Parts: sequence; structure tokens; C-alpha cells
Amino acid sequence: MEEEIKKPNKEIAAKDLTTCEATAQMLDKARRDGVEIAPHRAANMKPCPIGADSACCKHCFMGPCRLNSKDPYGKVGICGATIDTIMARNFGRMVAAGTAAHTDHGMGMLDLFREVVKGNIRDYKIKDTEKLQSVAKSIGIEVEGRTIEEIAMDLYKELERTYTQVDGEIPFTKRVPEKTLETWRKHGIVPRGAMREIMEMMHRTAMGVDQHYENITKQASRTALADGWGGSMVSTEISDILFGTPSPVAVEVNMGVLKENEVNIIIHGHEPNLFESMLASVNDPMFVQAAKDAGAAGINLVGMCCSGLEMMSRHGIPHAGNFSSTEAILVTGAVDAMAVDIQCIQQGLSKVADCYDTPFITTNPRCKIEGALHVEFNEHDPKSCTDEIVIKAISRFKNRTMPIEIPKIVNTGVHGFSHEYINYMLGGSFRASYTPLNDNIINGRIRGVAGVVGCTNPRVKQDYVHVELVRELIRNDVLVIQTGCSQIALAKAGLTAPEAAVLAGPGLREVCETVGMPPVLGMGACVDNSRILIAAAAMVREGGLGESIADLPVAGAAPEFMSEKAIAIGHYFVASGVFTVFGVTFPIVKETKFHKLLFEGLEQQGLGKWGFTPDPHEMAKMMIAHIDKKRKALGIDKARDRILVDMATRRELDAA
Ligand code: NFS
Ligand code: SF4
Repeated sequence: MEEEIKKPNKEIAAKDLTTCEATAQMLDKARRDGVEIAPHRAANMKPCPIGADSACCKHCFMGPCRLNSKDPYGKVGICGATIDTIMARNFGRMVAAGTAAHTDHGMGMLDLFREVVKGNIRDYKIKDTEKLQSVAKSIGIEVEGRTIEEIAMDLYKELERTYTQVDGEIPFTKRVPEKTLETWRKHGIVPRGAMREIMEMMHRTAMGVDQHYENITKQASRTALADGWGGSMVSTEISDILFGTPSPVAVEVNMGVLKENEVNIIIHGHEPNLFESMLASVNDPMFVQAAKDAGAAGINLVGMCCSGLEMMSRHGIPHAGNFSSTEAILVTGAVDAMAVDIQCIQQGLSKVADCYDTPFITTNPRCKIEGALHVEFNEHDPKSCTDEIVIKAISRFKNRTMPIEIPKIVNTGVHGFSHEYINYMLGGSFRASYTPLNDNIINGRIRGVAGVVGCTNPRVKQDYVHVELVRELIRNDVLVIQTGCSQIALAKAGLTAPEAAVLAGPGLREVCETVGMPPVLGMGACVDNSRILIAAAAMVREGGLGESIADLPVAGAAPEFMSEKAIAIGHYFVASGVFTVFGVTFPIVKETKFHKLLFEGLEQQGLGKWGFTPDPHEMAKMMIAHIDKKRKALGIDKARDRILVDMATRRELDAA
């Protein structure tokens, strides 16, 4: 029977679960050690087919109601809700959850900023005053002849509206290209304030409220935009102001960044403040000495997932791997402490850490995990938490009993391409601008720009879809910009190094070699997808590529997504005008009105649209076709064929 639960398949080879060699090595070791991690669990857990299609509703207890995705209009819920209503409500709630995650994080950054400006917190300070002024100016705050404190306080007050405002438009809508904003206004989807939009989304999707899929989708767009141009953007900008705007830096990535003879501390999560304080703690001479006294050569601080990406972009801190490697890395036995804050922290980590005697420490009151040690991080006294983590790590090092096996793989690449830096890199310091980028797109050297972002997911072979997709895109002269776990996948594949320019098509290669940049530009964490929005707005403003974001020859993808946050991000890109393709699975039944709305209708309204395919080559084809369609509409199309990466070239690329 199909429904029968499959027996654990012990034979599944690690190389079929991941293309990350280090993770594969640790998967094999975990198997030998009798330790179970996510890819093993995924092999033993069949996804619920009705949930996967979003054809079930549990919004009230007349149900839960399950509809048949094979015959979507054959049945309705007990209340009469149709498949379109049910799917739109589920989708809207995913957007609300993802938006809540990014905006709660962003609001936390803003709280920190306020306390720093008021002088109540002294462990952090405003590091990038230039960025402070430019962000303030971008939303109409007077900066001439005013003190940093005055500007900062005004900026705080203004940005607080992103969250709390009940009516009007959020501040960063001032950065949206005029025509895009006009389209939003026409459809009534300009966000008022994130709290209000999330609240209304939850209300409207409750039993017996909004039961028109088109109307629900409008609120989903409004909510998602409160993330992209709201919570996420505030988070990026405030983090830059407090901790510095990234500029390119060569960084080591992969599990080989762990050092057998040093105290290894991993920070995994999403908030840069914990990590910044960790950096201060590990550099404290007292702890450096304590580590030496314990027999270590030093303290080795490394990152994972998104806060790791922020730290690598700002400070060149090594990065040990993406989401699907977080449990696997503990299997090395070399991790002396793993501290986490919020988001994408798998509960399974606690058990794996236990198996390898690694202290696993939660730090945020929002995220406690059974079995983990909780050492609360308080911004008013940050070092008391981070010092304690260091002490725990040194003590574990001293008493190491576990055999250690560190995969000896390290990849070096260049990361930290903020929007500001791209401006400078292409335009030069005296004429910083997007003119060269736009020119190279118009003359066809660069065919278009693709944002490839998002998670890894144990339902698909780790990193494989990201890497195959990006290889084919750059081969076809599409410049790739990246964030999140995707960026780490490409870093491990060597594509974030300038030398990877040889893998690009002739036009993109020429541009990369002239500027000295890699064909794949890493922009940071998932909240830094807002940098991509700002870059897109700058391209429109620069001129020659249409009047709205929807006119640009650009496309986006999250090839291995797993998180609700990814759905929120996908939808704010779509609502901003970008064709966005997701892989793995798509939580919506085909051949329904709601599906048609997301995949076609929104584009007809002047927004972007969704796409789906689990296959990287098909994904590249869809994105390139879209880019070509936009080039044609702009009248800058030259006849050019899509180059398929065939087996022979692929072998060549692998050798390169
Ligand atoms: Ni983004 Fe970062 Fe990674 Fe996905 Fe999770 S770490 S916020 S959600 S899994 S990219
Ligand atoms: Fe079923 Fe309607 Fe209740 Fe949903 S809201 S569970 S479709 S009765």
C-alpha cells in the first residue's frame, strides 16, 4: 500500500543525500556512530500528500477538512470553503508567519538601535555614520548641519512606523520606483505597518472571514511587502549602521574551518548582535590565555546559517556550512560549543550535540529547546552571556573525550557585496552608480540578473539544485546575486571566487574580469534580500531598463526552500514585480483558480509571478526565457541561444 510507512532505509548512500562532501562524510560517520540526523529522518518520514498540496484546512473544528487534490472542485469544506479559499488562506498564513519572523527580528534590531542612541547600551555603537546619513536621507530626514545623535533619533522614530503605524505607507516605500508604487496603490497593497498587516492577515484567514482567494491574495501581498520593504530592510540597514556595511572580503567556508587544536565555537542563527558580542568575548585576552592554559592553540569562532553570513560579510569570519549541515557538523566531535539564537534551529540539534558532548546553548527568550542549556543574552549586558559560552567551550576542549574527524575541505571565495559596494565597484568612487551595470545589460554583455537565494532542504540533494542552476545561469551570461544558505552552497562549489569567471559566458566573463569580481555575488543573510530590492530599485532609477521593477530583465529563485520565511520572501519579490521560481515542491494544487492567479494573474496586474519546478535545468530555462522576454519588451534583445551545460562541459567545469 502506498500509505504504508516505509521502514528506515539504512542503505541510502550519503552521496545521494548531499553534494556537500564534508556533510556526506559526516552523514556516513553519523550512521557508523548510530546517530540520526535530518536527512535520515527525511528518508523515514513521508510528506503528507494533502498538506504538501495545501488542500487541507484546520482553521476550525467543524473540520479539519481535507479536499482531494486530484479532483479539487469535487468537494468543499464543511463550511463550504472551496479549494481556492483553503489554499489562499494557508498561503496567506505562511506569508504572515514568514513576515512575522523577519519583522520581529528587524524590530529587535531597531530596539537595540534606540537603546544605543539613547546611551542606555554602551557595548555597541553606531559604526557606520555614512550609512546612517544615507538611509536617513533616503526617507526624507534632514541631515545637513545636524548631529549624528539627532539624525539617529529621527531615524529611529521614523523607522518604528514600519511596525507600529496603523494607517499610511511604511517609510521605505519612498525607495520604491514610482511606477511600481503606483501599481501597489492601484491594487491597495501598500503596507501600512507590519503589525497591522500580519494581524489583518491572521484575522482574514480565520474561519468565516475572507473567502475570496483574490482578496486574500491582496492581503498576502501587502503583508509580504511589509517584510521586504519593511522588517527585512530595516534589519539590514540598522545592522549596517551598527556593525558596518559589508564590502568584499575573502572568506573560508566549509567544515574544514574547524581546527582540531583550537577551541571551536559555532554560532548558528540570525541575529548579528549575539555574534558581535561573541567576537568581543573570544578576543578577550583573558580567554585567549585560558584557552592556551587548556592546551589549545587559540579560540576559533565560526558561523553557520544567516548570522554566520552577516559576520562573514562584515568581518571575514569563517563559515562552516548551511542549514542542512548544522547537525552534521556536530558529528565531527570537534565542536566545543554551539550557541544559537532564533530561526532555523532544528530541535534535533539538541540530541546530536548530546551524543558528542557538545554544549548546546540557546540564548534568546523566544527560542528555548528542551535539553539545551539556556544562557540568556541581554543586550544591556551582552558579555555575561557570551563569556559564559566561551568558558563552557574551553572547559569542553580541556575534557575532550570524543574522537575527532574534521573533513579537510575549505573553499575560499569573496563575499560581502552590499548594494553600496556594487555601486562603487562598478562605478568607481567618484562616480559611484549603476550606469555600468545597466549599460552592460543594455549592450547584452550581461543578459540579466538573477537572485538565487534561500534554504537547503533534506527532501532534495543538498546544494545540488542551487549549484546546477547557478552554473547554467552564469554560463548564459546571467549575473547571479545571492543570499542565505544558497550563497554557502555556491561558496562550497567554488563559484564565489573571482577565478570562477571562466565558468561564465563570454559577456559576463569579460565584465567580471574587467572589474575583478566573481560571477556570483554574495550579499549576505536572508534579511539581506532587501539589498536585492534596493539594487533593483537603483537599476530602475538609473534608466534605460524600463520604469518599474517588473520591467527589468531579472528573475529570482529559491531552489531548495523549506521555510515559511522563504514563502514570504518569494511573495514580496513577486509583489515587487519579479518572476520567482521555487523548487522542491509548491504548496498549491495545479489547475485551480488560485494557482492561475499566482502563476499568471499577478503578472497581468503589473506585479511579478510565481514559477515552480524541482529541476535546476528547467528552472534556468524558465528564468532565462523570462529575462529574454523582458529584454525583448525593452527592445534590447539580440538573438542569442541558451547554452545548455551538457555532460562534457559539466565535466570540464568540475575539473576547473
Ligand atoms: Ni533563510 Fe537563514 Fe537558511 Fe533558509 Fe534558514 S538559515 S533566514 S530560512 S534555511 S536560507
Ligand atoms: Fe473545514 Fe471550513 Fe473549518 Fe476549514 S474553516 S476546517 S474548511 S469547516
